Amino acid sequence: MTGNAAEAIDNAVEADVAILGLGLMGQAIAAAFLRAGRPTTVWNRTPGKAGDLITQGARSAPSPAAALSATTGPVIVCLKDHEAVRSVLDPLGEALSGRTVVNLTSSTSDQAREAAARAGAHGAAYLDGAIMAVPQSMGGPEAVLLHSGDQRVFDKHLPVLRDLGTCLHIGTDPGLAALHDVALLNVMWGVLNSFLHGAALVGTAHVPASRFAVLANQWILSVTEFVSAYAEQVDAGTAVAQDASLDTHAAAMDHLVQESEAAGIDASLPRFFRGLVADTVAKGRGGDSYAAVADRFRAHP
Ligand code: FVH
Repeated sequence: MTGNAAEAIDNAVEADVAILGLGLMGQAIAAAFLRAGRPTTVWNRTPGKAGDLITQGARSAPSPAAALSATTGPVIVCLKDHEAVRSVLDPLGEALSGRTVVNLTSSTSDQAREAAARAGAHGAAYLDGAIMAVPQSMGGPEAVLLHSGDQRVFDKHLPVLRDLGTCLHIGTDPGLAALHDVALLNVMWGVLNSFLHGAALVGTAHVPASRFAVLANQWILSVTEFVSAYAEQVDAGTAVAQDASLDTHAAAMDHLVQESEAAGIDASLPRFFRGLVADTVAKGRGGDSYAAVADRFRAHP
């Protein structure tokens, strides 16, 4: 970290914010800060997106540099992707010196580390962030933001950041928030795709998706207990079948594939699940718990 970046950490907590990017999420972020009574200066590449925010008390800046000049607090960045972040921050150069960049743009972990290094080269402190929320929930406690980077930077700006929701610091490696982001989205997509497949399946018996959803949500609660139990086994490097063996899972997956095919529903998702289990069973682990599939992911063929 450069001297200027360290200075940025030591300064007193600032009360205002600059927001670069007024897409759906950037606007929600700005609105949450304004609701919290925080002086907020906004900029967006395409003019005209600040109208409602100005009505709510935001100041609009004609350029990223002007947004930085008008503020002393953290620079919140919420743009489309890593390339957009580079194209906006790099030209700012020395204007970033002594400031803190809080980058809430989705990226890979390597891109987040690169963004941290580039900000550091300009003398800025850097905090990465992954927003595990939709724009509508920003500002409420249900909006969870995962932050990674220097703990002191997080601690210093937490009084500002908590205007946006529940902010958690998950580690000093700036790439950790992005890594958790994709891993958590993976969980979401797994659940959503399985639900939609299941809804299509029961839909062939004229069961509405909304009725199936009631049972699915109840079942998801039980699955959270499986997740916790198998996580302990994964961490311990064990896979003792205390509830059901992989052989039992494999037989049930056969039923799902057969039902899907018989109903004319795309069976590629359950076939993929069955393939993961079959590969693990083929390694002589049919008597193990579902946690054994973790090894299939770690050492894929
Ligand atoms: N929306 C959501 O629910 C998710 C929740 C989880 C986190 N994501 C991430 O947040 C980033 C922004 O998402 P967004 O929903 O605000 O996205 P858009 O509405 O499409 O707005 C994109 C903004 O980025 C600006 N932009 C794009 N390219 C450039 C560029 N080269 N230079 C400067 N600005 C750029 C764009 O500007 P404009 O098109 O209006 O001029 C918008 O302000 C994203 O990483 C999500 O993954 C949101």
